[in-house]
Amino acid sequence: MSAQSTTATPFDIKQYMIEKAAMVNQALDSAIPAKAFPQSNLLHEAMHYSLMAGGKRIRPILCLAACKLAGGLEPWALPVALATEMIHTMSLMHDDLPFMDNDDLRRGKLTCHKAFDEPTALLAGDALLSLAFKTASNLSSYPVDVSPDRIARIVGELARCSGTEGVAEGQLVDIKSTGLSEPVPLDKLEYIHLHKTSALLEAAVVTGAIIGGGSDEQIDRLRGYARSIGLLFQVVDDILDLTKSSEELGKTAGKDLASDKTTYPKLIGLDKSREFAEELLGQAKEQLNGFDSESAAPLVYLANYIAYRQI
Ligand code: GRG
Repeated sequence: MSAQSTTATPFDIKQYMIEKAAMVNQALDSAIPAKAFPQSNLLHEAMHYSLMAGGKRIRPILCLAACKLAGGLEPWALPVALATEMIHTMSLMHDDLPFMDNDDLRRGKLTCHKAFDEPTALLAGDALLSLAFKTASNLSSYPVDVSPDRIARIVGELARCSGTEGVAEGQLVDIKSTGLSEPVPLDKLEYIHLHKTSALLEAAVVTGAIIGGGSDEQIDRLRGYARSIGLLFQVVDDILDLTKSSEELGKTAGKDLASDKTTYPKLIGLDKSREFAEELLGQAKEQLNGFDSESAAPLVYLANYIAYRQI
């Protein structure tokens, strides 16, 4: 795939992401009081450890960008942007636990249950989910331009994307589909990714747009954009898994083909997976037609970033 943009204005996505991630990191860092409960500070320490262990901050950045595109000011969406990263991080903490993906490393550091222990990681993840809802629903952290009605809507979106209609459902179906003798069919693979990965990206974009005061039509378009980039994220992940591990092994069949997880390259082949990724990128950008192209530039380039990333 060649990295092309649909806008004429040059836009430095790397610099943009560095700046926004720095703002998000600072706000996340102060969202967890270091010494709030001296008797049980362990919970805060573990939450803080995982939240600040790195990460690209794609979800909060998407949220801020969507808020601005929908007519708001970026800082309006900061509370809900932080909430999306908290939900994302807690899902990673739980995913890393021995009874799920059983990973020792995350974001280049020890996973939470390795740095602390399993009960601490489980409960710190739970507490981070609660903190996400507390942060997003705190009326006093939004300006008066953002009505309580919009805040109620974004809390609903966050709840929807986390539970049976989103991440938790996607994760369970994924777990139950792994290690079977037959590969997962394409429609089920898409179902898993739309729930496990797209749902939270969708919530990030849609909540940003709601806070920014977007119209129903704009919100629908941005929802479509987010669903496409969510699936794109996963298809590219599958391609990278295969090509990176092939490079490392110096042969064509890498980790992906050997693992018991169904991936796009496994089901439809590498070339068709690349074509599908290109198609999804096109669909995502199409949803942005009709918005002012300069204002839409961050979302266009974020889609490009997801499509052409190397990690
Ligand atoms: C949310 C209620 C609730 C439960 C969580 C454990 C679980 C249920 C879900 C796991 C979901 C999971 C691991 C999804 C993968 C998401 C994904 C694409 C991760 C990688 O995202 P990046 O690249 O990571 O944005 P960084 O580290 O940059 O943040």
